[in-house]
Amino acid sequence: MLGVRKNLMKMKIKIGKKILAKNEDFAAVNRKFFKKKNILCINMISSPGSGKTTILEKTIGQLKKKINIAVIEGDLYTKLDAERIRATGVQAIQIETKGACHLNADQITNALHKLDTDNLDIIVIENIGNLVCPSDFDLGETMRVVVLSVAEGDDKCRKYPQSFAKANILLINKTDLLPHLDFDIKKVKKDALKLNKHLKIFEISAKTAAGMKNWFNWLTEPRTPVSP
Ligand SMILES: Nc1nc2c(ncn2[C@@H]2O[C@H](COP(=O)(O)OP(=O)(O)OP(=O)(O)O)[C@@H](O)[C@H]2O)c(=O)[nH]1
Ligand SMILES: [Mg+2]
Ligand SMILES: [Zn+2]
Repeated sequence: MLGVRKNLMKMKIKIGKKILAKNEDFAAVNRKFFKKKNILCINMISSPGSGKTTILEKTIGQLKKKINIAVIEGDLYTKLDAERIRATGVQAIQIETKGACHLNADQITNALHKLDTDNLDIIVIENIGNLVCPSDFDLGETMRVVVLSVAEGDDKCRKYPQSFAKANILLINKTDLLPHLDFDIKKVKKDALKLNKHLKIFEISAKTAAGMKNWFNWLTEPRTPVSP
């Protein structure tokens, strides 16, 4: 019995490694494409409902006259988020995973074929609402942004460390709700920086626009193009 279990485990690990290796190949293709086109690609990760689409709606509303943004939306079901983004006047492609809990790099390669990428400055990929496995799947992005809303509790960095350890930016959203919650923002920042000392943290409210300027400034700051 123990032998069968061991063999099954070995098979599982082998399949897992194969899936990740295939993902790496497509991620490399995407990364090369973004470099060639000089597009900043952001992979946005969070649990469901932290405010990713709202942040994007507000960001596009503020910046679309200055820079060209497009969005690739990932959801298990529905095209709702892509419709919300299109209503702001920019391109959006919806990927419906029909139950899969993260986006793969090959889905992004396909979505890129459907976008008009000429003159684009930024592509944001809104990943599936899930703080667990999206962090294991490189999509070829330039930067990774993790969003944590204050309504989710101040223990999330410690419970889901990978998403925070692998991110470049942490957006702490819904700060307008802080007066109603026991959310120790200092503790969260300390925990997050312990996992990742290079993490840049912005406290924002997509609802009231508090702190959003810092995020906009970071998004639009000049970056040296990386040679392909
Ligand atoms: N109070 C408050 N509510 C917010 C804020 N940002 C977003 N919300 C609300 O939070 C809810 C979820 O927002 P979405 O933008 O749909 O969240 P999401 O992360 O895109 O959700 P999924 O795509 O389903 O994972 C909505 O009711 C928003 O209006 C904020 O800063 N403050
Ligand atoms: Mg959304
Ligand atoms: Zn998954």
